[in-house]
Amino acid sequence: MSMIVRRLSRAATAGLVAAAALTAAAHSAEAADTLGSAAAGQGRYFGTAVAASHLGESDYAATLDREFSSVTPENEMKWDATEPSRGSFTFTSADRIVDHAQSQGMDVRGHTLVWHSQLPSWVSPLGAQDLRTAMNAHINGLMGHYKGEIHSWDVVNEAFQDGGSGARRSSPFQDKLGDGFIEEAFRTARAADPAAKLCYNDYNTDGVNAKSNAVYDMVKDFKSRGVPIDCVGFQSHFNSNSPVPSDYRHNLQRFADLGVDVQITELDIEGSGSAQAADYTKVVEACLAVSRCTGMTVWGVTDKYSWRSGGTPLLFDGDYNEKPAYGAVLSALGGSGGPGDPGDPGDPGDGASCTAMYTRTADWSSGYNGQVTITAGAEPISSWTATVTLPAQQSVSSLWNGTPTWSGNVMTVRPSWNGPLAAGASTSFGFTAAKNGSDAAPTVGTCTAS
Ligand code: 9MR
Repeated sequence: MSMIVRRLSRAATAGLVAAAALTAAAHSAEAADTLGSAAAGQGRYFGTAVAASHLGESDYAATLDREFSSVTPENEMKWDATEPSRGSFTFTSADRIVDHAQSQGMDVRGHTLVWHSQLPSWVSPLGAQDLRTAMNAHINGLMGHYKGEIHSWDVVNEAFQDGGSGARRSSPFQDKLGDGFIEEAFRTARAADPAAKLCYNDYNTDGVNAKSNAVYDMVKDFKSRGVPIDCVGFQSHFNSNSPVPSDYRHNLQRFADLGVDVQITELDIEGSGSAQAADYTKVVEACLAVSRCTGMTVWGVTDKYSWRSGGTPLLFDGDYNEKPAYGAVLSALGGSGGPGDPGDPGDPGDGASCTAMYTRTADWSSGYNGQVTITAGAEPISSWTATVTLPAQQSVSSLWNGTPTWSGNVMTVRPSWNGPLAAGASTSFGFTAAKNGSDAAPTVGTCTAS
């Protein structure tokens, strides 16, 4: 099937599944806090790496669907998986993940376009000019297929060496094309999908060190010369040999100060119990302290499928039980059990709750008006937060009676003047959206009250 036909059919499918998601979301409007909804309350996404092969396991899918607002295919978008022979793209497994995510109203991170690892064997022997052509064709093939459907792409992954030198890592791209391959990849990526945030992603760059300094210098240079880069991903694979650095937050902030977003892209922390929970808290608090830290992704749903399963580094154990680290993350995100949260015993405002209901109040060929009605539960509330996830193509041109913040296509709306509500009373906010080819309804998530 040609690329263009496949692209059209991806967009059509996305519209259908987004409409289905609205029904599912209506039921969860009063659900208890989850990682995704708590993070949305902070204007962030909370994601996980996902393997297509596990989606058929009901506990895996249930935990994924309940807790997370963004997914990263763990291996399915890599070069060896998507272009195993030159010019012949296969998207079956990656499409499964993207379709699943969209059916649940989740965003998708793209991982990864240009990386020295998981390269099919035909790439390395190419001569310089041929390699350049192949690299650009690969970027165009992936980004074209998923155009408008990926909130952030890891355009280049792990291009710097470990250790003290701050040098570039040897790879077919580096060795044949020189430093300029990274810039070229970003320029090609911008043209391929102008709506996607373009990230550089790496590990052992989480604190200030020679490697992160080298990445910092590259980003600074890109910004000064207008090379298109929007974000830096910090993988954040931690264990006792590589603990959460004490200057983690400072490091995130210095990158943000260059004018890029920062994202925590592959978080896992080996350990267990309260020590692991405390480390997770440090990471979440660091992200929340940096306004341009737009979201966090853990590198898997459950310990049993982690690439470091022996180190039990994730938030759910092998039976999908919440670990202490889960509670710590939820609490740090301001979810149930956190200080000041409606669920926190003894807090004023205990029992505060609200529901959010969406209706389309006007409709025309290129756009529509949506209205979300917020209704307080059995107790008066002083404020509320509601999330609205728009189909990827759509954009909002104006919003009234509320204050929006954006993360990808997730709009988190707080009151402008209309926070306090008597028990059972309602208010509403409205918005105008451009359809841009998708007539699907947005998904309204959990309403949080205080
Ligand atoms: O988790 C991924 C694992 O399943 C693969 O076997 C491995 C192969 O290289 O890649 C793992 O994911 C890596 C990610 O793509 C880039 N950063 C490091 C991750 C952990 O190795």
